[in-house]
Amino acid sequence: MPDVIYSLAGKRVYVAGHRGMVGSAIVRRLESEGCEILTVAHAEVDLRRQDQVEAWMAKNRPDAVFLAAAKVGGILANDTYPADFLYDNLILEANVIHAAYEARVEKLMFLGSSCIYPKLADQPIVEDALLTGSLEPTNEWYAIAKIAGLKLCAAYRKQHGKDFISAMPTNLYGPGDNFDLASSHVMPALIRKAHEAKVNGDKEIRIWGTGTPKREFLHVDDCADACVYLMKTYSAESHVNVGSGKDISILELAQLVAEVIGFEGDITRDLTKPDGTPRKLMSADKLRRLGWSPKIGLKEGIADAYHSFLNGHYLKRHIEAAE
Ligand code: GFB
Repeated sequence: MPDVIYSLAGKRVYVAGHRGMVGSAIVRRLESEGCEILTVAHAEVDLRRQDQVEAWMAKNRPDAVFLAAAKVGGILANDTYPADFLYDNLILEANVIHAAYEARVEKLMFLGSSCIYPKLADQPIVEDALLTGSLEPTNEWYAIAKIAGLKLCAAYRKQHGKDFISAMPTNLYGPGDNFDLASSHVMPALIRKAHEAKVNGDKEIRIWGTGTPKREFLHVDDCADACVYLMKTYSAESHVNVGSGKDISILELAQLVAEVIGFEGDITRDLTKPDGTPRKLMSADKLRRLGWSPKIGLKEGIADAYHSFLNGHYLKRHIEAAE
């Protein structure tokens, strides 16, 4: 491990979005860092309200912030609610980042998404591909907000010397995911579909689109580990991809999920649903060079996500903000 340049031990660390899949994983991961973890309920602070965010930040004075709050959703939710995905994300990022600056927060990490890259970027996608081409239309609204967030961090670094950094996770899955079929991402949808088909004795499950798009997946506990690692060891304007470095077609993923869950029927396709971008495998080289690599394999990760699904984690999270 490279030198720790920012130790979290003894620090007051605010996790924005602690009830969401990513924020809750960061909270779990921080428990071994010897820091004081700060969270705030959505009922107390709506991150879309600047006065509430600034008052809370001024009163609680965190030393460090993980900005994991976001309005998130799968391909259909992104495509159906463009105003919500653009407005909610822009406003909460701006509020938290500016309030952190005003409250003299020492270090902040902003979490983005692999959809910030051009739809047809060369694969695997290196960090420098940002803003070199047009975005994927189904999620350009969310992508624009996430690009604004990472640029805000860069701007506060440039103008005010703030140590605000950005990480861009790939498609994440794991405990605390949203299993609502209309708004979820593909992994929790497939887990739920395969489970319910098995239990009901159905002969098929139906996936959206052609099944040919390829996606990269990372277990959320690996993502949280990488975020904490970068918080402690990384300080620069440029963002860092956080992924597994491997991708898989949606049809192959459906087959793997079916195998893990024990569903033996057919997999059919709903061609009325969008495919989205054909492929978005991020380059993992920069993070590897920085000394971090994932620990949870895809099959093992799916089994863990299924386990958490069975334990009742049917969380419907339209906003990963604190509640
Ligand atoms: O995970 P997903 O919703 O989002 O869909 P994106 C990935 C692929 O899986 C698409 C297919 O090709 C879907 O058509 N798919 C197959 C399904 N069956 C299903 C299903 O039952 N449910 C869902 N949801 N998909 C999101 C962005 O894009 O990725 C977000 O919209 C964010 O903004 C996120 O960036 C990480 O990978 O296409």
